[in-house]
Amino acid sequence: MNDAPRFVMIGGFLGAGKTTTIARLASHYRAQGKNVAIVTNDQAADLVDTLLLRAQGFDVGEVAGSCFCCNFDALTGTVESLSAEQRPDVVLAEPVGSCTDLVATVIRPLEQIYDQSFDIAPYGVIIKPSHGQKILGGEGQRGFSPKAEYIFRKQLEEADFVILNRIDELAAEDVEKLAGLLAENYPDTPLIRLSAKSGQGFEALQEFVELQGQFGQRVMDVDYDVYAEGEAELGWLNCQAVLQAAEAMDLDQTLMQLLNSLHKSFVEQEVEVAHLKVIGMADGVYAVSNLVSNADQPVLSLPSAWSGSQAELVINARVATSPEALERLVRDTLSAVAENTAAQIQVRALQCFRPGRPVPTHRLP
Ligand SMILES: Nc1nc2c(ncn2[C@@H]2O[C@H](COP(=O)(O)OP(=O)(O)O)[C@@H](O)[C@H]2O)c(=O)[nH]1
Ligand SMILES: [Mg+2]
Repeated sequence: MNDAPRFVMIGGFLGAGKTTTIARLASHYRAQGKNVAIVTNDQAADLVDTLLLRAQGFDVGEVAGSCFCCNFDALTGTVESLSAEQRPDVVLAEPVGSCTDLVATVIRPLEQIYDQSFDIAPYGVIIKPSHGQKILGGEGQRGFSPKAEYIFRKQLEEADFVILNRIDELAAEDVEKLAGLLAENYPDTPLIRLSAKSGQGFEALQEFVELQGQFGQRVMDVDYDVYAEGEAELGWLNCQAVLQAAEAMDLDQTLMQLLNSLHKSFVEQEVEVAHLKVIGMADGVYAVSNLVSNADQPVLSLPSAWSGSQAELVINARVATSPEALERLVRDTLSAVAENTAAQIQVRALQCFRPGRPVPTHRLP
């Protein structure tokens, strides 16, 4: 690595495993004594990813309210603010999971316009096996519209390397089947097989991230109408709430009750979830649960083993339905869970919308 901070951006669709991978990379660099900064990104404030990464002691800046590509100056400003006290050796960046064209709108502008030079790492894009099977393997389109599929394919097309994640859940032959599909579709793109969760394959990822050379060169044609319509198919909800009970409640259990109820509502109303994540926070401890598709089950990704009478919740949901329907569904489910658990849930802030048309600050084809 040279003196300029290494800029490592890890892309991929909603729920692919970006935050989990970035946390693992950050721990790895921290263990090497390096100074690590992380930048998260979302269309609105109250990000579960930011809270989760901060809970692990990382220095996290957040670009909220717009994606990196459409608010390039907020990205560079956030990196500068993280550098104010101590210059990072590595900047890890997680773009919004429904964004693409990031080489032309983020990586190249960083290289060519931004005056503080970065040492740009190869751009890795993570793929979740079930998405790969559905889209590349043609296993039915359930939950994926043609426009969402367009975004998914574009994300892979611009990658310097692809990371096939969640191999802990796959048989070796299924990993190879998917690797074959990826090689067919993206013959010039190297593939890494990873479990961001268990760490299997992490060494290969780390070696890739450290490669030196010219990266972020795969600029592509993008139809911004299709891209915008694909993004706008999702309702986006970020919510902050306080959970209060007369008697001690088990935070992990309450979180899972909430996720299970939301999952049930999504299935009943036939609206496909792209990613639902909830963090519960109390007395400096954290519990996180995730749901990454209707076909999956909610998982408690970070147990807190905490019980008590008051906790804060942050909910992020990206669901293929209208913002109005999503807000109603979440509010109704929160009320039902409160009733069943004899707790009170008070919503403190709630934003629900469709992402607007992406209008990049810079686009350098
Ligand atoms: N089994 C398994 N689960 C994973 C793996 N990587 C991520 N996950 C889970 O997938 C969910 C979404 O991961 P996250 O990193 O938040 O995805 P992001 O939306 O791309 O940032 C979480 O519940 C993670 O714990 C993996 O390698 N194996
Ligand atoms: Mg994330």
